[in-house]
Amino acid sequence: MFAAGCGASRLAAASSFPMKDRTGPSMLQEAEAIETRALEEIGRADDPSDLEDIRIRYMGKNGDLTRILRSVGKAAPEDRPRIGQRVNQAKQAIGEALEARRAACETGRESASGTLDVTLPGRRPPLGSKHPLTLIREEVSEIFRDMGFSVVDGPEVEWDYYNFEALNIPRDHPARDTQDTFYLGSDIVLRTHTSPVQVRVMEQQQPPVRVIVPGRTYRNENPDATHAFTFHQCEGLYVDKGVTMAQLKGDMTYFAQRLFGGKVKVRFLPDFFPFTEPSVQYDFSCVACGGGGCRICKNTGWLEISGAGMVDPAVFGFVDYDPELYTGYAFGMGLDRLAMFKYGIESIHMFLENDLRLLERP
Ligand code: FA5
Repeated sequence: MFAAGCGASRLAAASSFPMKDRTGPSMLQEAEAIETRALEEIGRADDPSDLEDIRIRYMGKNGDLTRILRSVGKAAPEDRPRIGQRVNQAKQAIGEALEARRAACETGRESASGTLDVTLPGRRPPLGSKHPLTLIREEVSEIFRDMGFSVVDGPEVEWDYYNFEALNIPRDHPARDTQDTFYLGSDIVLRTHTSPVQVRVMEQQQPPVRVIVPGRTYRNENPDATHAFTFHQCEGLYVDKGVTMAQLKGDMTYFAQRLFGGKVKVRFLPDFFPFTEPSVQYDFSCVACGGGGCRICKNTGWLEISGAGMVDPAVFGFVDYDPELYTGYAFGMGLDRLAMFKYGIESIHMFLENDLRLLERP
């Protein structure tokens, strides 16, 4: 029910279209004129009862349009279909305008009276979008899940033992210098890589093991465009009987092509990590320039993605795996770098700056 009047102008009730002596063309003109007039009245009406008056006057039993339809038999036979169509078109336009105006009146009435119409549809809150690092973590996880890997997690505050010692990096080992460490105590660190989770997983589980570990890492680094003091890695570990370096190469190539498309190439360069032997660094051909050289790849045509290698038998010694029986590969990719290349983000520091433009990208 609607209360009377909200400043409504009551509308003239009488029709002004004489209905005699008409030819086909004049009936068409009448239908057009009726439509124009009705739409004008609807536009001025601000009360539902006025709208109902208009409906009856033009489309009711004795309404103007109805009367034209009734007298269509007086027109020449060849004009009749066109007249019928024109009248129906006018009825449809008037009907839609009435509906729209009625809805507008109801909304206006609700806000004017300050009451709430609980039948109105709710307003959708603006939706946020996912951070590029979340997107890349999800996409990487999905690809590796498809390859048979499980996704596992590990602590960011880590024992020195898992972060270094059990990875074959004793206290005085120079390799510790390559990962400038935030110490929280003499034996507790903010993990410098996701590799400690390798050891945790192998302690808990016998082979076959096939896991990835996406997560946050920390290093006391001098920042530049591609180095931050906190960043994200994705560790991978595959241990079973007969795992080979060739599988590492094949799997990483498959991964690269799923993430960046079939044209991307992967190259492996010799490297050193105390917990893998042999060790490699692998790069993807630059996704921005296709390998020709550009600002993003510093004109090399390649992007450094990850360290990797075959798990060193010394690490198996810490978790009681038999190195005569099992072999495995491991890798640790920089997720921030992957997200930068995938979404064309120039500086790794944008990930930490709460810049909303970042959320508008993908
Ligand atoms: C490691 O951290 C090894 N744990 C990787 C590994 C795992 C080797 C398993 C063998 C077997 P590295 O320090 O090179 O390696 O780091 C790996 C990747 O992390 C780099 O290729 C780079 O993509 C990323 N990364 C390293 N430091 C930073 C940093 N400060 N900011 C952003 N990304 C970084």
